[in-house]
Amino acid sequence: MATLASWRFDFGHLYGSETFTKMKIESITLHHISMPLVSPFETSFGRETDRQCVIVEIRSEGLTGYGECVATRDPGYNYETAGTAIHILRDFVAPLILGQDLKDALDFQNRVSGIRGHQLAKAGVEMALWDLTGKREGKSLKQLFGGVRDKVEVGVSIGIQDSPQKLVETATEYVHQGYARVKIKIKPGRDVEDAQAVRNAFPNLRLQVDANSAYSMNDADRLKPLDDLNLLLIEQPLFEDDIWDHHKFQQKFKTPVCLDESIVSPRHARYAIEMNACKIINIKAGRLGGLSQAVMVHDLCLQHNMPVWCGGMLETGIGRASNLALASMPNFTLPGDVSASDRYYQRDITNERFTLNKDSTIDVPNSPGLGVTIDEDALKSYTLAKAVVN
Ligand code: OSB
Ligand code: MG
Repeated sequence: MATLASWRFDFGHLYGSETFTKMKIESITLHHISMPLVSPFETSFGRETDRQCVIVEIRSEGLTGYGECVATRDPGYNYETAGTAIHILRDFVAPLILGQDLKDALDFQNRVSGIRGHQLAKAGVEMALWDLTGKREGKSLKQLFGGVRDKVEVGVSIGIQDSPQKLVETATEYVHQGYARVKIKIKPGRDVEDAQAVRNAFPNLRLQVDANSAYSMNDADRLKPLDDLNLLLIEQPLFEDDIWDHHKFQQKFKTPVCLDESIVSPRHARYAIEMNACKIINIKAGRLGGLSQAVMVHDLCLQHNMPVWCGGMLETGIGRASNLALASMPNFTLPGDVSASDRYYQRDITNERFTLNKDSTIDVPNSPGLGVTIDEDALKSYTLAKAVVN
């Protein structure tokens, strides 16, 4: 297990010993929101036209921190939903931290360790705590994490389209917009042919596929033609709890297997590394239960020469800012699923919008905390329900 540079999680260190104060948590507001997507997003587990999530707003000593819990309407990506997240946060997490003096992210993780699972819920709160810490200390998340890049390489994740021809058209639009890496979603019946169509249209494109756990080992032989398409990686072909079967799958393929859903904690990253279940890991702070856990997986993979990249969950500007800060860390050597704001939403809930640079990168925010401000009117207009716990 990686030992971590302790300063990363020691908020006290950031204040300096003279000014050390713990963060007193005064209130937690949960905004359950639904935002219309610019275009529907279809994966092997379903189709979304509006994206739901839970925005976590935490007040502490005159400052407000924001976090994004990426659980959505349906339990398709994993078992959590926006509804279960609100239940867990309001009824179990909030009572453990309200009115308390929190020391750092690991202090938070220790306090909520009796709550099993519910990583997406916990991660939303941890993000808000990092935002608060950064604002208080006048440091960006990139600085707090020891990020080394001012801009990060990104790609676009394209949902399943009506036909392979339509997929090629959609991919063409994104390539023309400047995305130098494309990921396509696959599912049984829409896999080899779709990937071949994009590969034929773009022989040199950095291309990868994501199955979101849609297959079992019985499908491996049928998927074998994917191995001839010069893909960067095949993401999460098998079930979430099939780390060992991913080892068997990887044995059959020369294309690197990348795990997403399977890696729900730093321990799972270690299992995957020890079992040779994959050659690449997709890091999502939400799935791992918090940014601190994401940094741990980053460090562990760095130690084992396993490249990582930053996954996405169709985030609002809040989660996007967090992803960019994370992806500025040294071992994020493959392009992330962090696209420009206009790929997702006409109007975001942050005043800041993220745009694609000509070199297929997006700039990492450098203002204190997440480095974004909230468009209160937009947030209000997207709100389905709001709960204040204090
Ligand atoms: O598996 O990476 C995934 C979106 C929702 C749920 C799961 C995934 C995704 C994406 C989108 O691929 C990535 C993005 O935010 O652009
Ligand atoms: Mg994925």
